[in-house]
Order: sequence, then structure tokens, then C-alpha cells
Amino acid sequence: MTNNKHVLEWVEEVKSVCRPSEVIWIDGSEEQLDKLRAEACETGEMIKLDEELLPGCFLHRTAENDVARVEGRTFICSRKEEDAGPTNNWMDPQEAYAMLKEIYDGSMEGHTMYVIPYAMGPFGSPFTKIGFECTDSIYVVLNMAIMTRCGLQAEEHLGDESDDWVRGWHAKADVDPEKRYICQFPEDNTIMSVNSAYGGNVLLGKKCFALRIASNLARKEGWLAEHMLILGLEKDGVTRYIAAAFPSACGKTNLAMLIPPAVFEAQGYKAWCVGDDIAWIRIGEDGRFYALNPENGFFGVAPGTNAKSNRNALETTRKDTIFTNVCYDADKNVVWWEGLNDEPPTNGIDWKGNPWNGKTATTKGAHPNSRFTAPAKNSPCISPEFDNPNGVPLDAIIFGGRRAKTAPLVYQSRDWEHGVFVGATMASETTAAAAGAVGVVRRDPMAMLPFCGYHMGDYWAHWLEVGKKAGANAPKIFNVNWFRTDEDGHFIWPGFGDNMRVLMWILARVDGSVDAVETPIGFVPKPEDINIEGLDLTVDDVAGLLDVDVDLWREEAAGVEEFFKKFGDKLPAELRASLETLKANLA
Ligand code: GTP
Ligand code: SPV
Ligand code: MN
Repeated sequence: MTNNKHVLEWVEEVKSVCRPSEVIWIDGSEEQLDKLRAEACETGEMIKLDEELLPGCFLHRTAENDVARVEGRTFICSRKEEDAGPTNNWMDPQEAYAMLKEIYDGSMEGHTMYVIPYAMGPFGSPFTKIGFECTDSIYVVLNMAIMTRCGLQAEEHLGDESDDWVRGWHAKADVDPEKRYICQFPEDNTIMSVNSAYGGNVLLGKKCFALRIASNLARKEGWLAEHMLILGLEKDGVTRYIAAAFPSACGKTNLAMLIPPAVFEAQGYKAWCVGDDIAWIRIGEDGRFYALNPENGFFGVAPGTNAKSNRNALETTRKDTIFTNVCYDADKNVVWWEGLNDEPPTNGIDWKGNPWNGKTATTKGAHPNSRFTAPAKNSPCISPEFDNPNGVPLDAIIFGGRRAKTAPLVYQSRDWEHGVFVGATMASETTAAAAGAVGVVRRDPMAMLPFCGYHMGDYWAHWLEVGKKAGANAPKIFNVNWFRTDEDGHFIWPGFGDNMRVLMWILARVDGSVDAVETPIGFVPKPEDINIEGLDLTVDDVAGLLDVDVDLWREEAAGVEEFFKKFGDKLPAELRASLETLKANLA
């Protein structure tokens, strides 16, 4: 337990409102965590999986109505409504506090409250920030123990005097979807989450802190907090790093842990994962961009993960992992999900907790947004730079999403300002990661629509400013789309490890060692410059994947124009100018 009086005062306040029967401070020791695991298994909150097949692994099911982030119930509670901007829900902070405290009132009666001290970022890094989360959920404690560096060391990092830390209240309450709120108070470094027990809604270090609160801090302090993976590609002892922003469930974890195709492996290439979801990026002393992953684990999408699509991701989940809302194989005491293999359990329990037979079932065994929580250190390809307190230098930034048609496999922006336009205007089909319709195309600027904690217009201006500051040292900006489909709706591009073929073109562009074709939207590769050795694709297929359809892009430009109207005079002039250039190029 800390001696920091700011923390102690706040914990007293949370206690006085939630009125738990007991308070336990999490010290991060295996001994304490083991006790909690045992307790969670006793009460049925978790199921211990087969110790030989999945050592140290557990299964947890959340309520049926509580299986994804809830964007409609997520609020930025800045003092001024304008500061939340047109893309966020807003609530007045005083009203929000009053409403929330009423919901929290007595919600932990008869229950234990856990206080989790945690760090986002490695100890000893100038990037690192501290948070405390109060929660009544053992599941949250055990997940936070994987996803963050938690316990005594975090308390020591903060010290006894500092008030520079993030407050996180969480109470499961009745898991009532009508009273579910995920509120961020950027001016108070405070997060309040209630009536959920699922992932991003309750693991407050992740989206709430490391993106919504941190994006505010980053704006003030001159850095970037982004929804990005960080990946290194090594050859001949030199590793080059790329960060990529894709919307939720659009391939970050998979790209971050990619396995190089044989053609590159034969050349001696290795791929290293630094992060799969969040990047904190600063300009270093040499003027380059340095990216650090503030997390300590992966909260990855389970369905679709298998030995063929991504052996690294699968291996990461084979020990010390918590599975949420996947299918249970009662015969083997292991877990299963759609896309794992062709042997679904016949004596299974589905994500809702009902008996499920994979041979006859017409419903899914695992929820499409079912997840694994696994320690970063489990990954066979975790980067040796994972704990580097300074982060890793970036050569390129990539934006991307799920687009069945419009966006080509890859294109390069003309310069930083145009790159910010490319990120600001990206669109993607919605996925099961958030509650609501799936497969609807929506604008998701920089993959940050649900996560930017302030006015998106100011966020774009901040991006422009950071790029200006870095000048020629700024990474080059690209856009990718692994998800173009043919007439039958099948993905044309093989994806997964083969995405490295596109990354190789990107790095060659950064070096200036390969030409490109200028199109109305930016530079695309010459089809023959994408290495397809060993693939079941022709150069013509690649040409098709790279095609920029002027009619579709005119529609796209009209959509962007409409979208930009939301931002009024907060829309940076550079983005307006990029839109005019795009329209002129398409005319
Ligand atoms: P969040 O954790 O929600 O932020 O998602 P993410 O961006 O890390 O997505 P993830 O890598 O977990 O991928 C989500 C889904 O997309 C999984 O079902 C993958 O199997 C699938 N996927 C990932 N990469 C590719 C790809 O290159 N091609 C195709 N077709 N599918 C992919
Ligand atoms: C996402 O939805 O982008 C995730 C999962 O990475 S969650 O932590 O639930 O936000
Ligand atoms: Mn994410």
C-alpha cells in the first residue's frame, strides 16, 4: 500500500461511495494473484483449464449483454462541450460525477474492493505514467496484472508526493446495460466505468487511459497517443520499425506478430513485435519519432487465430492466458473458437454458457469478439526492444482499414500533410469489437474515432504540428487495405504473413530505392514491384488490387467533404487543401 496522500485520499473517497466490506491492495506478487485465481475458480467466475495442455490458463464468460466496447455509452466529460468535439459523446463533468456516484453508491456492499497500482510503460522510462484502478472484479485484477506492469513497483515509481497519476473507478454493479457508463474526465485525469465487466470497458489502463486520457496529455506535452501496433523487421543486424493504425479487429495483432513468408525468411529476415494495440510516440533528441508500447500484454481477438494464419499469436496464448467468451471443450478442458481448427468440440459450452455441439451447431461457439489476454513475454517474436525505455525509431506510419472496394492494397501519401489527410479520412467496415452493426463503412480517423479524448479537429492540428516539428525526420505515411474482395466476396489478398510483401515495398519507398506511379490519391506501386514469389497470384491480380477507381474515389471525396463539415472552423486548412487537391486530381 502506498503512502501517497493523493492516492490514499482518493481511495477513501471511492470506498465511502462504493462501501466495500474490505479493501485489498494489489502488490503484484504471484502469491497474491494465485489466491485470487483460486477464489475466482471457487466462485465460478473463472474455469481453470487443463494444466498440461494450457498451463496457467483460465476461461471467463461475461454477461451476454456485455461482450464489447459500448461507444454509445462512452463519454468525454470535459468542462466545455466543444472540447469533446463532434465525434465524442459529451457530458458535463459535474452532472456526470453526480449521476455516476449515485450508481456507484453502495454498489460494493458485501464485496471486496481491489486497488490496483499500475504503470503504463516500462519502469525507468520518461514515457511511463502511473494509474490506480479500484475495482470489485477479480477478473479485472487478473487481466490488469497481465496487461500492465502492476503492483508495488508502480507505487514506487509514483513516489509519496506526486499527484501525476490517473484515477480509475470501476464497479460491475448489476452489469445493467441501461446504466452502463464509460466516462473520461480529461481535466481531472479520471476515468469512471460502471455496469460492465468486459475488456476495454473495464481494463482502464488500455483504451480509457492509454488513449482517451493520454491523447489529452500528449496534446499538452507535444507527443502522440495512438491506436497503433509497432513492428520491427530485421535483416543483417539492422531492425527498422513501422507503426500502423487499423480500427478495432482490423489486423493489428496479426500484423504485429507476422511470420515472414519463406521468400523473405530465406533472405534472413526476422519480424519482431513491440506492440499490438497502442503506441505512445515522441520526437527523440535526434529528431526522429520514437514509439513505445505502454502495455505489458495482448488483449487479442481469438476467432481466426490459428497455426496457419498466425502461429506466433496462437503460441502466445498457450500458457498463463485468460480467455474471455470463447467456446469451452468440456471433454478436454480446453478452449476453442471459430477458425482455430476443424475439430470443434462436440461436448462444448458456448460463449453464452449453453451446451454446444460443434458437429450440429447452427450458432457460433465463441463470440466474434471473444479474446485472449496473454503476457507480451509469451510471444515467440516479442522484440528485444520491448522494454526499451526510449521506444524504437519509426521509418513509416501506416493507416488502414477494411474496404471491400475503394482503397488499393497500398499507397503512399505525397508528404506529411497529405499523410495526415489520408489518416483523417480513412474509413472501415465496423466489426464486433464494438456493440452495434457489423460491416457498415464509417469514417474512423487514424483508427481513433472511439478513442480520441478531445476535439478531432484539434487532434488533426496536433498531428500537423508534430510533423512540422520533425520536418524531414518525420516517418513517411502510407495506407494499406488487406480486405479487397472479388465478385464472390472473397478476400483477394492472402493477408497475414504475406502482408510483409507490402511492408517491403513501403521500406523500399522510405529508402528511395523503388519507383512508384502517381495517382489522384497518392503513389501506388508498379504491380511488378510487389514480390509475389510463392503466391497463387499473378502480376495482373496485383494490378487489380492496386487499381484506383476514379468513380469510387469521387464518391469517396464527396463523403469526405460531408464528413469534414462536422468540424466547422476546427478543420485545419491543410486538410481542406488536401481535399481540394484530391477533387481536382479526380476531375
Ligand atoms: P483490436 O484488438 O480490436 O484493436 O484488433 P486488431 O486490429 O489487433 O485485429 P486482429 O489482428 O486481432 O484481427 C482481427 C480479425 O481480422 C481476426 O479475425 C483476424 O483473423 C483477421 N485478420 C487479421 N489480419 C488479416 C489479414 O491480413 N487478412 C484477412 N483477411 N484477415 C485478417
Ligand atoms: C479494440 O476494441 O480496439 C480493442 C479491444 O483493442 S478493447 O480493449 O476492448 O478496446
Ligand atoms: Mn484496439
